[in-house]
Amino acid sequence: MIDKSQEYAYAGIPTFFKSDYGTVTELPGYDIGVFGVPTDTAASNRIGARLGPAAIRRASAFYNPQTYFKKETAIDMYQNQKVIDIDHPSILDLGDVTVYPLDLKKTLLSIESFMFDAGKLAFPVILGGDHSVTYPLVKGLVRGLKEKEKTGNIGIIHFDSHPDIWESYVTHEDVWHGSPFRNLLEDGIIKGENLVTVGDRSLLADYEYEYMNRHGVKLYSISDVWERGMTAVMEEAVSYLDAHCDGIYVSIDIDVMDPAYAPGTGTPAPGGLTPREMIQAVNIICNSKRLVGIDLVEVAPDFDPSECTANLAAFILHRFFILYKGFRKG
Ligand SMILES: [Mn+2]
Repeated sequence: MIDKSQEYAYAGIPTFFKSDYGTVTELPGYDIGVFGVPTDTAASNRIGARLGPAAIRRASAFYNPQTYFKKETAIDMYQNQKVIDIDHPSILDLGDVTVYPLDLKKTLLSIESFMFDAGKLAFPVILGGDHSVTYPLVKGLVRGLKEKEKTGNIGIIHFDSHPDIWESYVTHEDVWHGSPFRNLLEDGIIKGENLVTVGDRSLLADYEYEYMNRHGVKLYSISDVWERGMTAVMEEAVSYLDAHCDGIYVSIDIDVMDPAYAPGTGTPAPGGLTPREMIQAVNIICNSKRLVGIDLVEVAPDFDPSECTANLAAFILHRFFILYKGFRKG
């Protein structure tokens, strides 16, 4: 066996954070199960997110806990020298879900069934893929949690430059990457009041805005973040979901970031979050004890030769891994 502590980030086989690689049946005993969903056929503009999982895995190698930081305590310079206990969760990389580029419905079923199995056995972390994947992911997760724990009242914190509650776009109908949260609401899988959307800066038609209001969706636009600050916004959102939901799922569309920091995405929108604001958001979310899953979608590496988008994606997930204390089961 290769000693991974002797292996540089650029060497070896790029599993997620250089973790073990295995099948769903091997998940029990691990804290986190990671899998990719390499699909982008539901994107409305530039494709390329099918290459996201591979790019994030490659970038995540640098944060391999066996080389990046081995000690148990650290000064987290992002949080004013607060000392944290480094307690890296154990991760199993499950590879990528089977997708069918010419058959979206079949792809959705494949994703849902994979999540149904994996989400019951360990904390699921998913690398997208375009944002349509969040619909079958949450559907499969909620179905699995209901079977396992008889409860599936899940709230979602959704980071995005777009609300993704659109009905249709040009010839895209029903299920595409601009509709996953509408799909989840329409199917009754989540309640509108338990959906928090952060970072929106697109133009919303009146009827779409009305749709969100009618369902009670909590919308924090980019101007809300600018006026109130990310920490205040997140404290309000997380304390609401903590009080009203059994679990909190986090869905991060990398296009919530300003394109200066994350140009590798299909539909970049100027005026987005800075890494500092995302770090603040993750800090607050990790105070919750109710996280049940995280997806990070829409990384399209071919638009970013600097690889800073994939690196930022890996960095954000690494922040969750070192700050959130709820991964470990025992
Ligand atoms: Mn999105």
